[in-house]
Amino acid sequence: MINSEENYDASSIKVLHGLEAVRKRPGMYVGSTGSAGLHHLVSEIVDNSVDEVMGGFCDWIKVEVSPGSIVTVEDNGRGIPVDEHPEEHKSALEVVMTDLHAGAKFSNTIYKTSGGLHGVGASVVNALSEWLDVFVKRNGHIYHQRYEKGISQAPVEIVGDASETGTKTIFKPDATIFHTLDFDSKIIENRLMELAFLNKNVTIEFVDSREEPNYRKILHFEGGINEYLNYLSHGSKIIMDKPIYLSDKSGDTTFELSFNYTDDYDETLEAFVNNINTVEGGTHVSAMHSAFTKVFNDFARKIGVLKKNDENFKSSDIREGLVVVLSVKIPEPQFEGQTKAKLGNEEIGTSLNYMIQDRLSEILEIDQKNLKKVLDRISQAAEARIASKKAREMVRRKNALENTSLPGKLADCTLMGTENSELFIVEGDSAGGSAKQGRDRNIQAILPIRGKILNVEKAGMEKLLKNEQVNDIIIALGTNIGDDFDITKLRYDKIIIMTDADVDGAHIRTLLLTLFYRYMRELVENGKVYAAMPPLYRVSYSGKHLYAYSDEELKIMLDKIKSESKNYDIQRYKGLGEMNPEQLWETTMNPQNRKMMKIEIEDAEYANSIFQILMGNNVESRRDFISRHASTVTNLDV
Ligand code: 0RA
Repeated sequence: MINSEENYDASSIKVLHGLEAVRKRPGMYVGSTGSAGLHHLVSEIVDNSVDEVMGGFCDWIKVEVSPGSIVTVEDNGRGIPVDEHPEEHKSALEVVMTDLHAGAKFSNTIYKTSGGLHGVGASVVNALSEWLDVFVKRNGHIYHQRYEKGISQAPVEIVGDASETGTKTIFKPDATIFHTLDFDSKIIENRLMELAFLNKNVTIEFVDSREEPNYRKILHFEGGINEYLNYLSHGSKIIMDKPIYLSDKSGDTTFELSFNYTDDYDETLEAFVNNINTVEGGTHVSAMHSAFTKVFNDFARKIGVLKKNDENFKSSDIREGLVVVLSVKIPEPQFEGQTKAKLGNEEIGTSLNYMIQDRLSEILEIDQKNLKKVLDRISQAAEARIASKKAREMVRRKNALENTSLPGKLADCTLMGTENSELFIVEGDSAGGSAKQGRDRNIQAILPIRGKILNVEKAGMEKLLKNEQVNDIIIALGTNIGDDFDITKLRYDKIIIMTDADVDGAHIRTLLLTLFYRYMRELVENGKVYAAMPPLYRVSYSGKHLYAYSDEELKIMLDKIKSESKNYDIQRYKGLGEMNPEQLWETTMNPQNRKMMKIEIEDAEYANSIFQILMGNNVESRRDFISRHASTVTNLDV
C-alpha cells in the first residue's frame, strides 16, 4: 500500500505547482488582468452554478457584489461533494477548489464549457483571490473551508446544520494580480441576464450592496430566448407580429433559435454555445446564416418573389434587420479565436445547417403571412445593396483621382515611423493644444478629437466610419480598415488614447476601442494600443508637487504628509485641459515616468459589448446604463 502521507505530499506539490502557474500567467487563464479578467472571475463561479441548473438540480442563484470588491455567489444545487477523495486523502471540495484539473472531472453536465478561457474552474478563481471562503450545505451539515491565494488554511470543517443543500462562494480578487478591483455592476448584470434568458428555469438574484440603497434585480424569464428577442428588438420597428421559434435535437446536440426582422440596417445577433456568448461567431453562426439564405431563396423562387433572371439574395440581404438569438448545446465544443469566443467544430456546422433548414422551411410553409413580410424586407435590402454598389463605384472612381492627405488637425512628429513614435489621440481641442506644446515633437504626434463624435449614438458603426473625425484617425494611422487593413502601413509604434477621467472620456475610449476591435483588430492583438493615465490629483507641500493617480494613492500620500505635520494643498484635475503643457508632459506623456495601460484584446472586446449597449437598439438598457454611470467615474472599457 502506498504511504498516504507521501501521497498527500505529492498531491500538495501538484496543487502548489498549479496555483503558481495560474498566478504567474493569469492572462492565460482569465484573459487579462484588467477589468475583463476581473469580471471573468464572477462568470467562472456563476457558470458552475448554472451547470447545476442545466442538470436540473438547481433553480436559484444569488450574486452579490459588496463593498471592498467582495463577491458572493450562492446556489441551491446539490452542494459540491465533501467526502474524502480516495487517492488524495482530502475532501473532494478541497480538490475541486485547489486542483487545476479537477473542474472537468467534477462537472455534472455533458455540455462542457472547458477549453481556453471558459470553464477554467473555481480553482483558477481561488488562485487569483486574496482570500476565498466556500460553504457547502449537504448531508444535513454546513461545511466550510477557507483559502488564501488558493492555499487552504485548514481542513474542511463542519460549522453548522442545514436542512437544504447548496453552495456559497465568497471571494476577494487579489489586488496584486489585477490592475483594478472595480466591478462594473452593469457588466455583471448583463451576463446574469443572458444566463437567465438562456435558462428559463432559473431565478437569478443580483445585489450590488456597494450602492445605497442597495441595487437589487430579480432575473427570471418564463419566455426564455423569445423574451430575449423581444428585449433585443425593443425600440425598433418590427416586421413580424411575433418571433419565430425553432428548436431541435440530434444526439447530444440541441439548438434553439428565435428570430424576427426589423427595419434596422444592421443584424442583431446573440449566439451562445453551452451558455457562452460566442461574440466572435463560428461554425454554428455560419450554419445558421447559410440555412437562412438557402431557405429564403428557395421560397422566393417558389412563390415568385425572385423571377427567373434575378440573382439570388445574398447572405447580407438576409441578415439586414434580422434580430436573432441562437443557443446551441454540444458535448465537446472547441473554442477558438483571440478571446476564445468562436466555435470551431466543423461537424456541428454541417448538422446544424440541415436541422435549421428543416425546421425553418416547415414553419414558413405554414406561416405564409410572415413569409411574405420577410421576403419583402429581404427584397428591399437587396435593392438597396444594388443601388448603393452603383453609387460607391462612382465615388471610388472620383477618389482615385484625388490623393488623400493627412488630416489638418494632426500635429505629426518629425521622426514618424520610427521605433518609438507615438500617436496621442487627445480628447478636446484645449488638451490637444497643451499636448502639442508639451510633447517631444521628435517622436510624439497629436491628433485632437472632439467629444462630439459621440453624437452618432444610434447610428452605429457604419455611420461612424463616415464620420470626419474617425476618418482623420484612420488616415493618421495609415493602415486602412477591415479587409483592407495593413499593419505594415502603421505610421506609429504606439497609439495612445488620452481622455479625461470622466464619463465622456470613458465613452470616447469605449468608442475608439470598439472601432479598433471591429475594424483594426490587429492593432490590439499586436499590443499597439494604450490608454494614457492622467493623474487625478496634485498635492503640493513645502514647494514640492506630487501626483496621485487614484484615490488610494492620494490617501497614502496624505497620510504620509500628515504624519510629517506639513501643510499641503490638493488640486483635483477634472480634465486634461486643466493641466498646463509642462504638467501634462510631466505626468502623462513623458515616456520616462508616465503611467499607461496596454489594451488587451479582452478589454477591447468588453468595450465592444458596452458599445452595443450604448449604440444598440435597446433604448431602455442604454438609458439605464448612461444614467447609472452619469454620476460615477468608472472605466467603462478597461
Ligand atoms: C459535482 C457533483 C455534485 C455537485 C456538484 C458537482 C456541484 C458543483 C457546484 C459548483 C457550484 N455549485 C455547485 N453545485 C453542485 C453532487 C453529486 C451528487 O450529489 O450526487
